[in-house]
Amino acid sequence: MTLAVMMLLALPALARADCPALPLERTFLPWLDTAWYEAVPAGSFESGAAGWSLARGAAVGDGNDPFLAGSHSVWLPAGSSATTPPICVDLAHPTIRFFARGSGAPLPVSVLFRDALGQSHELPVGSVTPGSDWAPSLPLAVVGNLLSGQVSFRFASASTWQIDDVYVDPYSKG
Ligand SMILES: [Ca+2]
Repeated sequence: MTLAVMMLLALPALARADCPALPLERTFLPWLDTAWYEAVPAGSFESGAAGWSLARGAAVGDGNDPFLAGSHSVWLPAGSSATTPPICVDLAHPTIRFFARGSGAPLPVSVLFRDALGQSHELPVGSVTPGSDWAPSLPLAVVGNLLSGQVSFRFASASTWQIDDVYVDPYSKG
């Protein structure tokens, strides 16, 4: 057995060690989505964006989606990006869902992870259609199995967007 294969087999167990269970809720049940979601750390942006990477003008600002409580969201000017803290997910088909509004170009979402050899990867997950009113995104599923139990998601905006209340369905229990 090669070292690479041994590392690959060992990885899920290692990744799980840092993954405490977090509360799950049916956040998007009003939209007939019965999946159980977990809040992304600081993903409501009510006390800043601890652990997030906000780049090239992305910033927490006033305004909240009208569906959940709060008064702050992240503003994404054209060319900016926001990346979540590392999130523990199931290796099969984790899903991300959030609220957004924006104009111009669709808002693409990608997943960032490391493979068993420590190489970084970024793959497209999906995108949100522009709209001037706050709306839930579709559930955006990671296609293809991940090689890591810890991932980050990145929103990279080519036009003006706002995002708020970011959730993941880490176990595909829906
Ligand atoms: Ca908020």
